[in-house]
Amino acid sequence: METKLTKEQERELCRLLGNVKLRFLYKATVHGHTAAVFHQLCDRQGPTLTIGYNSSGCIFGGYTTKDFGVTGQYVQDDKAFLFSYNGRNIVKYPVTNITQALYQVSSTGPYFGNDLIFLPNNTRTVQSTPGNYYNFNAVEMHGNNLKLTECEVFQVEEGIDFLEKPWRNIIWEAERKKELIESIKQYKPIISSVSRAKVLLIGPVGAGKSSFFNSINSIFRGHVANQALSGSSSTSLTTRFRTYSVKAGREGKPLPIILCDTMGLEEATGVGIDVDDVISILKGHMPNRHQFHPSVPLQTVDKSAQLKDQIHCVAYVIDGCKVSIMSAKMEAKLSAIRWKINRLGIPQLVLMTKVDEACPDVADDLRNIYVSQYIRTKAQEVSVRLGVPLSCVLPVKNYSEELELDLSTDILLLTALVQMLRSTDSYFDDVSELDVHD
Ligand SMILES: Nc1nc2c(ncn2[C@@H]2O[C@H](COP(=O)(O)OP(=O)(O)OP(=O)(O)O)[C@@H](O)[C@H]2O)c(=O)[nH]1
Ligand SMILES: [Mg+2]
Repeated sequence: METKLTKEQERELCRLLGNVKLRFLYKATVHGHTAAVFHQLCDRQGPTLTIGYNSSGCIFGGYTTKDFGVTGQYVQDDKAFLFSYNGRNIVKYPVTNITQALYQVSSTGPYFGNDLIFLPNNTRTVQSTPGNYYNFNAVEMHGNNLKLTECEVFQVEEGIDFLEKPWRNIIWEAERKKELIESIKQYKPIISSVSRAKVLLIGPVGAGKSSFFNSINSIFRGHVANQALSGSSSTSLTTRFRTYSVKAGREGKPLPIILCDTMGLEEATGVGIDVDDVISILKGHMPNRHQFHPSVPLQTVDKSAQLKDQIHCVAYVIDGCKVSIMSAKMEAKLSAIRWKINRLGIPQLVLMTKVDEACPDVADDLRNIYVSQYIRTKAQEVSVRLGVPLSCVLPVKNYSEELELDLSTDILLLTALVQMLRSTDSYFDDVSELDVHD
C-alpha cells in the first residue's frame, strides 16, 4: 500500500511527532469508506495519525495517543491535536478540551472531539465544526472542501532506532556549508615550510577511499565528479599511489589540503598495500603515481623528504556496513599499521563510510545520522576495534550514484574534512614544539 504523502511530507509529519515511524493501518480507497472496516483495522492500535486529502489539494487530519474503539465514550488525551499541511508548512491545533479529545463511536471513522469527524455515515466526507474541542481555521485546514479523495490512518510507532538526543550537533543549512568551505579555503598550516596538509586515506578494498576524494572534489567543483577510479572489485581498484589536490572551483586555486589515495588493504599477506609501503608513504618517500607491487615494497628511500612531503594525518576509511564482520586478520593488519603511525606521532581518524547502506533511516534522510542508534553503535564498535577514540570517528556518505550535489551530504563530508585539518594542526603544534626544544 502506498501513501499519498510524498517521502518529504511523510518525513515532515514524522518529525512533528518526534522522529517516529508510520505504519499503515487503513486506506479508504483500498479498504472501503466504511466505519466498520475502519474499526476492524484501526481499533486498539494505540497512537495513530489520521490524514484526509481533498480535491483542493489540502492535507489535514488528527493525532491521538489513545485507542480508537466503539465504546460510545469520550476519551481524554492531552496530547491529541489536529493539523493542516499545505505541503510546505504544518500547522498544529492542540486539543483545547482534553477530556473529550476523542469519541469512540461505531458509526463513523476517526472522531476528534465533536470538531473533525471522518467518514460520517459511511460517506466520503469529513464533518468540520471548529472551536469547541480544537481551535482551528477551517479555510486554512481544508478550504471548506469537505469531500475526501482519500483518508489514511497510520499507527505511530516509537522510533526505537532513534536516540532522544543527537550525539553530535550538526547544522544542516546552506549557510553552514558556506562556513565550512570558507574555513577550509582559509586554512593555513602553522608551520611556514608547509603550505598544504597531507592526509593519507587508508583502509580495506572497496571501503570508499577513492570515492571520498571524488566526493570532496565534487563539492568544490560544484557538481559530482569522478576523477579517481572507484567502483566494485574484489581486489583493489586503486593500484597506484596518488596525491590529489583539490581546487576551489574548476579554475580555482588549489586548496591547502592534499588527499593521498592508496591501494586497498587485504587481509592476506602479499596482496593489497604492504605495511612497509605505508611507512614509505608516511615518511614522504613514495612518489606520486607510484605503482604498488604488493610483494615488492618500495626500496628506494628518498632521504630528502621534508615535513611538507610527509603525511600529517591518517584517515582509516572503513565501510560502515562491514564493521562487525571485519576479520581478525584485517584487524591485526590495521593494528600493525596503527602501531607504526603512533610511533611517528601522526594523528589518526576514522572515516566510517556507506552510512546510507548501513542504516535505512539514514538512507531515507542523512540528517538522521546522529540520532540513528545503529550508526552510533557502529561508530562505537569501530572505535574499539581500531583503538581510536569515538571523538575521532567521522561517519560520512560519499557520492556513489548521484549526479547532483546534496546539501546534507556536503555538510557531513566537509565537517569530516575540517576535522582532518584540526588534527593536522595538533600535529604541527607538536612538531613546532619539538623544534623549540631541540
Ligand atoms: N552507498 C554508498 N556507496 C559508496 C560509498 N562510498 C563508496 N561507495 C561505493 O563503494 C564502491 C567502492 O568505492 P571506492 O571508492 O572505489 O573504494 P576504495 O576504497 O577506493 O577501493 P579500492 O581502491 O578498490 O581499494 C564504489 O562502488 C562506490 O560507489 C558510500 O558512502 N555510500
Ligand atoms: Mg580506490
